[in-house]
Amino acid sequence: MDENRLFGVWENALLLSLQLEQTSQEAHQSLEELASLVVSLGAKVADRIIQNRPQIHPAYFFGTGKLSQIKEVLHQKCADAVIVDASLTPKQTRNLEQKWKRPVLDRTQVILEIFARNARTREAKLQIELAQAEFLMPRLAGLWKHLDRERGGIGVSRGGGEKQIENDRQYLRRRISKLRDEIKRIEKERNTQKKRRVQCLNVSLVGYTNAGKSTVMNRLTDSHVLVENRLFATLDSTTRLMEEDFRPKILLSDTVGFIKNLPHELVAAFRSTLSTIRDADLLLHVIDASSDFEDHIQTTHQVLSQMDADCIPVLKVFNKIDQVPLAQLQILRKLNPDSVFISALNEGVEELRESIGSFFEKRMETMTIRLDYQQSQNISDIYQYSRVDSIDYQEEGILMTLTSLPGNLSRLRHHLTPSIQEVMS
Ligand SMILES: Nc1nc2c(ncn2[C@@H]2O[C@H](COP(=O)(O)OP(=O)(O)OP(=O)(O)O)[C@@H](O)[C@H]2O)c(=O)[nH]1
Ligand SMILES: [Mg+2]
Repeated sequence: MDENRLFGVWENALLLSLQLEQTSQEAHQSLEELASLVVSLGAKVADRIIQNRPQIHPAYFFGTGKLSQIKEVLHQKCADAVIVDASLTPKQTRNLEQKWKRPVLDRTQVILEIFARNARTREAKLQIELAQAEFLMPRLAGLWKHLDRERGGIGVSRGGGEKQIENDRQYLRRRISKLRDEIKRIEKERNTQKKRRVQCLNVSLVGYTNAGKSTVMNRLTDSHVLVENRLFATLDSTTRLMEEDFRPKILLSDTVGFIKNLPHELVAAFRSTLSTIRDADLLLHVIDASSDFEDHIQTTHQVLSQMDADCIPVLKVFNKIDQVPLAQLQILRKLNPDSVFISALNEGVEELRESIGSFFEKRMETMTIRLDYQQSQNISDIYQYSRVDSIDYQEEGILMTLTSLPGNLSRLRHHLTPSIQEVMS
């Protein structure tokens, strides 16, 4: 499974953080999450160090006085890599690696590694490779030295010095453009499926990684998508029929979770996977109620706004309530009267299903149309786009009363003009 590992193999990492404007609690929480990321990669955490300093050192990120102390800890704890809970410049990474004689990775690299490991489908693999290539581009000068070429990585060529870097750069440029083309091709296929989905009501699960989105997906659609207690188990989008009897049909999609400081290369590369979110009529924001979720909620809002999906209606779903003390749960319910509280493993799933149904019921509108008999082959389309409340075969045409979301009704009008006539009721 290591063929996708780009930054060399390490097993015991020292985690470092620079506490700048954050509170000590924020720095600790973030480092805790970095530790979960490292564990998700199958590595161990040797130790954690937080330096409190008013500003970043431009060349070494940390204060220079701290560097030798860190080196000592590296020896004592037999750590074979250093992971910094921040984004480092290529120059800072290079300088720190020279000082400590260990690979130095930042948070972005760790997330890229996890994505590379967990990618299963061809599309996810291409997207992660694109994100890696874009991340590598400005860092070639420092990276080619310790890239594990035997393992292939993304296939950087052999050689030495400046010429080597220029070769690699050219290779990456070509590779990036090829990857973009291939992803576009897959995106086109996806668009064909999307056309079919447009007639349905689309609900998409969003939220922080490990909140329980895939578990909710499985419960609501009786499917078997991968559920695991680790970060970024899901990297692909899966869409399943949720409500067979509801008209229009309701589809539910599960997709990649979010995390604080999600690398922008990833958001860009996963544009097509994330499009299921952008196209949704309703987002189910799954929140792990047993975690420090305020930060997670904020991150989810940020990513949604980054994706221009912040205008889609959201239903908050507090999950894992089996892990929340009763008193705390009561407060949470009071503070969030419009949210749904569930334990995807045990309880509340039916209530969630009803909330989704009533969300759509409330927003649906009704229109009455008259359809020419010559166009009666369109009736099956009408049944796809809407719920048919009544149908009356009259002399002048077929009189139908339809209920659906306003967007669906206008798509239907557009689709059937001029063969339908709207009748004022
Ligand atoms: N106790 C408890 N655990 C839950 C509940 N729902 C999900 N889990 C567990 O939480 C872990 C993560 O669940 P997933 O459904 O994979 O979470 P996800 O949001 O899809 O995660 P990613 O795809 O990695 O972003 C798994 O171990 C689930 O069994 C719940 O209601 N209660
Ligand atoms: Mg998942």
